[in-house]
Amino acid sequence: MQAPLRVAITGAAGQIGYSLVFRIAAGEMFGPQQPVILQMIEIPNEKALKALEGVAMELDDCALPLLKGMVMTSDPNIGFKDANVCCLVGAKPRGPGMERADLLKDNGKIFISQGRVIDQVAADNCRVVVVGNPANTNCMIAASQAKRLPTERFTAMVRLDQNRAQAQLAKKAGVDLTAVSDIFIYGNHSPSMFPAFAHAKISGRPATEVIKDQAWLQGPFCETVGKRGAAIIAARGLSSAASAANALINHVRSLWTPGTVHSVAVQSKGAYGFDPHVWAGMPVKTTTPGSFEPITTYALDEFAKGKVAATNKELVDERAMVLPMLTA
Ligand code: NAX
Repeated sequence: MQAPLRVAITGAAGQIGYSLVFRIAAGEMFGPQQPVILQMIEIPNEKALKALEGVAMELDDCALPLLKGMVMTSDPNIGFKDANVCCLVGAKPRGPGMERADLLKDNGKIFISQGRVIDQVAADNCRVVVVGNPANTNCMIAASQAKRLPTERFTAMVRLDQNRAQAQLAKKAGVDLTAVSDIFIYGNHSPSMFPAFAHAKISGRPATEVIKDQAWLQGPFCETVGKRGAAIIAARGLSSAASAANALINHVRSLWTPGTVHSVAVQSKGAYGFDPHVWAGMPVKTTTPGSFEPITTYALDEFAKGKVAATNKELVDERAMVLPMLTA
């Protein structure tokens, strides 16, 4: 048996946390040979910590052989200590009447502080994945605090959007989900994101040859994927949780599987015309477990360029709103 990986999870008692921790402990994130220690972090609030205790009791009751230990804490210095992977799921939700700028700033404070602590106490090989919204900008904020860990170690999740796009293409083409490949997400995890259908394949053929309805691809397809989160809230009364946890498992599993090409929000460094300082979704290829190279060679047509410019603008605006906090 290999040495256990330490996986820190913020917001572990939340909706996504409750769909996530059992699957990690069952081996779905790192495979059936890899033991794990779960380091579950919640806010210092009696109700949240009590709920976390309940999650830990249920984890015990699953008798999962790969689960070699648990830490439950509201102290990030303890929760992130020696962590090999940090899943930053917890974030402040947008309250009624709250301005977007205030949401960005409130989350900015959380991610500045978590980025600093992770940089100080996590393992040398630590990888950080941000799910808490606004995920791309929160990731940029956390990475801005890192002095020891390289910024490439910080990624944000756009995999849920990739999965949503794959499912929509399969439905429209009337094929099995597994027939759809090479569908990648560019930009922000928000309705402005761009699912780049022109590069997608269905049964090995260009998706645009199989689905000839260009108006559907440019209109309802992009809109359905971009606004899927809101549609789920409208239907369920709660935001996506099981599918978000599933996407996080996919994100990390793909990042641990060399050769996999998948959508990840990474520091753009100027690829595809994104501002070099924002974290933008794009296709990456996993090189070694936990490491990747962005794929920057896909050609964008005029429609794609317009979509990328719009999502880039949103990311640049978000960054501008929090920039004073980063340099303070
Ligand atoms: P919940 O409100 O159910 O749970 C969040 C949990 O995080 C709570 O238990 C809360 O106490 C905890 N928390 C808040 N701040 C924390 C902090 N500073 N340290 C530790 N714990 C903290 O939300 P949930 O539905 O689980 O969603 C979590 C986040 O994921 C939200 O920001 C949400 O917007 C975001 N999402 C991101 C997605 C993505 O694809 N990137 C999709 C799903 C989801 O909407």
